[in-house]
Amino acid sequence: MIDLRSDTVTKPTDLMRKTMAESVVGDDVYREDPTVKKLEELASNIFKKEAALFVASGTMGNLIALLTHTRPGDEIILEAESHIYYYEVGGLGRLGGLIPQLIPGKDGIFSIEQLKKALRPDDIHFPKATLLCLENTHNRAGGRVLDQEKVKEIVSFAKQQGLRTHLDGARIFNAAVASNTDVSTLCEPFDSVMFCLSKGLAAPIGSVLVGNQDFIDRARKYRKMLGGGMRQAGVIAAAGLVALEVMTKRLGEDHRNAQLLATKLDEIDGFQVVNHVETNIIVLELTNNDFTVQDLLTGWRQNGILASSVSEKRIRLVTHYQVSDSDIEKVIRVTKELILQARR
Ligand code: TLP
Repeated sequence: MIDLRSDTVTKPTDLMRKTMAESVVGDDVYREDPTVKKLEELASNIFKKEAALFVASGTMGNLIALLTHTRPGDEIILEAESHIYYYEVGGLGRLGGLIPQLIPGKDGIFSIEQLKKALRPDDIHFPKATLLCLENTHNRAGGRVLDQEKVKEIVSFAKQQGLRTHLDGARIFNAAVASNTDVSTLCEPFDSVMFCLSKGLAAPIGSVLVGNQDFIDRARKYRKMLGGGMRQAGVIAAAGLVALEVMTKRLGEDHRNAQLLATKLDEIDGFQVVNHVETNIIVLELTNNDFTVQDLLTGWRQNGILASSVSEKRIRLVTHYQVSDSDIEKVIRVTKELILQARR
């Protein structure tokens, strides 16, 4: 199968499996797991933040950040298509008691003027806005890398207004590679950052939350509350070490494959790549009536290719380390054959 549904489908590498098998473990709730500690130390060094916390998933990491930074009844500011709002099961409302204020962005980010308008004055009628969240790369904007100048401007304004700031950096290493900038520089403005080990970096499980020591100490308690206090978690943290030390270095290949696939798909009559492909995500729109999105997905599936729809006319394809150049060629070949069949 050529699985382009997401980079979350990546399987652990041989080195990960070996490192996992050999990992030294302890009870991490007692803070006695040396491999988890090593991963957290490595993460805080790479991100140049005081401390780090290993968590089960990106969704859990974001939720813990929300709970740690806010109180129930607070307002949080999010880009309208952000993952935290769109795909995290409404945890911000159900579990955080938070009121989202959504600002529609362009290329994954809104402007400072939009933020200024959104932030309401201190008034007895309004909830208090206490947290601003951004997302880099921005998933629903098609893996866009945020404009760092805008990020700095927005975050600095939010801080002046007394808000705390969190980055959903699930794919921050993709952003770093595409913009040729260190993750620590991209994350410098934020109070906290969540990044994922289990997407393009191929670890089977796990994300990490980074921030200052006080934030992480409080976050650790919320992780326990949510049932995320894991015991011999070093077995999975070991894969995370390989993810950070080895897999971050090869993401450029995924970006090149995405470029190649996007260019070839865009050349096909009736197909239009609608995002600016900077990282590993392609958003393809079907612009004529040869077939519906469902027909194409079914045709691909029958030929061993998986992708997913993001709307009635659009499909998302994501490249990752288990997608090779020859896989890309196969996708193009099969697609052209399917079109010929549909037009017959
Ligand atoms: N994204 C998944 C799906 O949930 C849509 C995907 O296939 O892209 N932040 C961002 C920006 C994400 O893209 C994701 C996962 C998460 C957070 C959540 O991570 P997990 O899946 O580990 O909870």
